[in-house]
Amino acid sequence: MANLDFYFSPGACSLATHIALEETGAAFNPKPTYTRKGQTRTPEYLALNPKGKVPVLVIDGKVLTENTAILTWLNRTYPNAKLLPAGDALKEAEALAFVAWCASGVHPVLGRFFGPQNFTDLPDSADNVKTLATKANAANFAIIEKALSGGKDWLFGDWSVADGYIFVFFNWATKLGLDVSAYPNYAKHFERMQKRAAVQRATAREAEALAAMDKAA
Ligand SMILES: N[C@@H](CCC(=O)N[C@@H](CS)C(=O)NCC(=O)O)C(=O)O
Repeated sequence: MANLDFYFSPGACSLATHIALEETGAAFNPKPTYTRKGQTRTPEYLALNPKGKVPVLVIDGKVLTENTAILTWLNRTYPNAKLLPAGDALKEAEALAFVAWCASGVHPVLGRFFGPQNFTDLPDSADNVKTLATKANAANFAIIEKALSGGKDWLFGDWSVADGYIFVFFNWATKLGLDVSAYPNYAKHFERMQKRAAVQRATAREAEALAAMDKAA
């Protein structure tokens, strides 16, 4: 059994990995690291991950970053958890393509809402960044909505880490107050996800970590 240290920030994209870890049933050491408190930018953290980001999974002392890579490692290491479609290389690759798009396509667009100042330094232009991000996000959410059409419970037949990843984005969209009324399949998927035991364990741990950090502030 590998020793696993898991660095996450409550509510951040690391929740996709957090859910997957819970789905494996593997024991791990949670290391809450709050991005908004600059805890991913300390010299100690940057020594661990020079990108200054969560998630990080330290596996027997070896550092692995990036949701896509960590999810792939978890799938290989805990095959019984069936984190990606098994027994069909193409189906597995399709699910991985979806995961890669979550990281490279969906996440960066939503990231513009959290830090519009990183995308423009023109005066009074933050709202323009958000307006453009709203449009780009709607196009991404429409793709997810279509992928969930036809009465599907999950994106790729059985539950996969792609489902865990899109859960993070719907959560962000509702917290940001974005209009999600055009995505009924996605909304139902979000409700379905909330009923999964692994999701409940991960979100409860993140809520506890957030409360502890707020208390310490
Ligand atoms: N491509 C990375 C993105 C990681 C990322 O952007 N994480 C954000 C949280 S959602 C972060 O740690 N931000 C802290 C910062 O930039 O200071 C992945 O998928 O793991």
